[in-house]
Amino acid sequence: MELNVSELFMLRKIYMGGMMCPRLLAPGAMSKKPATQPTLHKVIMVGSGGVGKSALTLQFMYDEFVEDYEPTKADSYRKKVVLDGEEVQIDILDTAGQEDYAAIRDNYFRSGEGFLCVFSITEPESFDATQEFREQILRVKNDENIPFLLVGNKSDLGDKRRVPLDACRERAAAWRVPYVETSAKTRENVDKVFFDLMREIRSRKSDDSRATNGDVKGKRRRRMKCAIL
Ligand SMILES: Nc1nc2c(ncn2[C@@H]2O[C@H](COP(=O)(O)OP(=O)(O)OP(=O)(O)O)[C@@H](O)[C@H]2O)c(=O)[nH]1
Ligand SMILES: [Mg+2]
Repeated sequence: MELNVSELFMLRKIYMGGMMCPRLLAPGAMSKKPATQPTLHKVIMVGSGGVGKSALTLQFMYDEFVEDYEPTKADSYRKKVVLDGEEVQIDILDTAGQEDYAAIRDNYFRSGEGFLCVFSITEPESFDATQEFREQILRVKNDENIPFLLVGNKSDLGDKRRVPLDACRERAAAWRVPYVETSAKTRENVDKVFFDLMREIRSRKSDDSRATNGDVKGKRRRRMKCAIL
């Protein structure tokens, strides 16, 4: 697989711990580092092209809805937020849904601590594709309890709905993950999905650190078994 210069640059940023391109930094993010940095939670947006991953991200970051569709390669964002009274930083990697970029997804997924797996309720193909995204994430992270939300976007287009609510709920129940419907246009549940995912990531980190200290012996983490074919 060959990567072009901008893909290599993006991968380098991820491996360096999510250093941001100044264009994408939230205001104030370039200021001097405080003595102790707030906890960083790394979220990855995944899903087919055109489902609204960028629109959700931009609505969360800047409170604006982008009408135009400009396919993403990969963009990263960072913002300080208050999560249940604690200041934390969220790092969002908005990935490409378009198939042209499928080959580099593994590298992006590796850096994620939690995933928002987005489809459009108006497009059954994008719902089908969530199955593949889920499998790829589980394969790369090797952890079937990785923090993960299934997100049905474009809820404002209810009259064009083509993915039945029951099917969405059933899939989420089978995966044992939450299902939430959002609208990047009206902002419905936009904060909710990012904050709920951060709560899952935070809870995972605290379980992991207790496990490291011997309190919980990997109770919640269920590693996937490696099948020898
Ligand atoms: N009505 C409505 N339109 C939306 C919503 N979310 C996104 N869109 C529109 O859908 C189109 C695609 O949105 P994007 O956010 O660019 O899609 P994406 O998932 O980032 O696509 P890729 O970058 O190619 O993976 C744009 O024209 C958006 O304005 C939504 O909640 N409601
Ligand atoms: Mg995009």
